[in-house]
Amino acid sequence: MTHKPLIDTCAAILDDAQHTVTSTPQLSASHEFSLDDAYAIQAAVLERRLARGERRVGMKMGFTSRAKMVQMGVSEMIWGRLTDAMMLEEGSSISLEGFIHPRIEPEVAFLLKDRLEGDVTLLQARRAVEAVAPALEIIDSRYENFKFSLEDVVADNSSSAGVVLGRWSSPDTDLENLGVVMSFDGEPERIGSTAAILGSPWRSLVAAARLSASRGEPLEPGTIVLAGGATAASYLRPGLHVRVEVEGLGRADLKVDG
Ligand code: OOG
Ligand code: MG
Repeated sequence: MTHKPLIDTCAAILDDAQHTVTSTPQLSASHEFSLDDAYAIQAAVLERRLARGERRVGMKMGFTSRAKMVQMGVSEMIWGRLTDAMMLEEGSSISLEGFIHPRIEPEVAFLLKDRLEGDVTLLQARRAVEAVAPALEIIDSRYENFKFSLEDVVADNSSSAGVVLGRWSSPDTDLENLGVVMSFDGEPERIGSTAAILGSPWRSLVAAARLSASRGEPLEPGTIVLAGGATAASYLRPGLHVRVEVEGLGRADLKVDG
């Protein structure tokens, strides 16, 4: 049974928090809801954004690396929905005004050319990919102090807030164990490997196909999928120049207004 009033109330709280750039207490402190409800709340938040003219462009995976699980104290894979309003121009300078307490993390992105639905093999996942790119993800929990339970973060669209994509490369590029460096003002801030993402980012895409289909939203051609942070995330601050470099894949840059 779904609890429509609960879903709508929670979606309104989270959507308003994002809008008004004001953090909110964890929903789980005052509302009882299941993981299923949490995904329904996430879908309802998305409906509100789509009603305002945003367009769905993709899906992001979360907690696919140990570093992320440990940092946030959540040990189950999650996913979220990406819209065009979250896409930031590579190399551009952004204002932090619309964010509550943004953090940034290094990622790998996939662009699908074919539909990917349900239980697929690694080979099927590879064949459905048009291109791969290095990426930066800005996460901005709508919860106070960036603290949440599994259900809380799922309801909050898995903290989705911004995405920067580097140049697309052929999916034949080896992705299994590439060095990943996220630097702040030219100094390494987080260092890792794509192997930290479930052993290989391809596994994250396989999981994305399964999880999205289980909610009746199979991955369609043209969809962008973020594989999940390869390292823990770091807080953004004014004036910062952030760069992600993924060995053999290239880089992506983002600047923050001073
Ligand atoms: C939740 C989002 C997790 C990732 O890449 O693991 C995530 C959070 O850390 O706030 O995006
Ligand atoms: Mg992420």
